[in-house]
Amino acid sequence: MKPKFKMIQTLSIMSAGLLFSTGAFANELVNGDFELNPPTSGFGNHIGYPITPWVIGAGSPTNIIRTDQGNSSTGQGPRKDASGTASGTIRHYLDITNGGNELYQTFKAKCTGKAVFGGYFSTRQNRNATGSITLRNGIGVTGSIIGQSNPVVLPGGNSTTDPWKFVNYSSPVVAGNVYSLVITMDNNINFDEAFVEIKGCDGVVDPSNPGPFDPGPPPIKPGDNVISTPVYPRIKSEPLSKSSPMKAVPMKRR
Ligand SMILES: [Ca+2]
Repeated sequence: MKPKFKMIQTLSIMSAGLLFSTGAFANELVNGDFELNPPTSGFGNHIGYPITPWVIGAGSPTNIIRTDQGNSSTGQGPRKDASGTASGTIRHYLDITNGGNELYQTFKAKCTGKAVFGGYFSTRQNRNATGSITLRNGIGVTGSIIGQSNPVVLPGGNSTTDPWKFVNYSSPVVAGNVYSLVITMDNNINFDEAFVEIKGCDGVVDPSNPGPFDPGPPPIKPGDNVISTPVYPRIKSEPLSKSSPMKAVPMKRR
């Protein structure tokens, strides 16, 4: 068992190194970038557009901004989303229409560790903008705060061209508990590229996502159609037949 364990350990280190070097990680959120089922035509405002599986609060409606990363006008906010993808690419971000609101998305911690969470914010209409990003217990916007609430305050500038502001924070999480990442947005702020990454789960295998390691073939059960290696019969020694030409020849006397 020891060599096998060592091999898995080596693969884990290689895999972690690859993830680290590519910047890829397991985002606990779905549609954090607002690129899942986005609007398919027109640039700028798409008021009331759904942001599933995000849940939007009782405030003003969503507004999904459709961009082509710098070429077409998008109204009062940035002409690019926060992804940094090339000019001409179709991308999207979230605004709230004529007012403020809050939204959340829920996840379950697969181990006890630290949830690192964040995203990108930007301004509209060249005005100061305020939002926040907070991890809360349970499902919804009213659970107790884990760690602290994190306000995001952006000075007014040139909303069309100012860079997106990246923020990230961390809070402790406990295996199996459910949490909500809650975003609040005023009328002058945009949001994009949300993420939650749980750190400290090294060596914890999520059964729904066992990772790149080949667990090998399943155990053989009765009734399985198994192709086995042929076994050759042992060769038995046969007694000499009675018609054997070998006969005792008496010795001649001299
Ligand atoms: Ca986006």
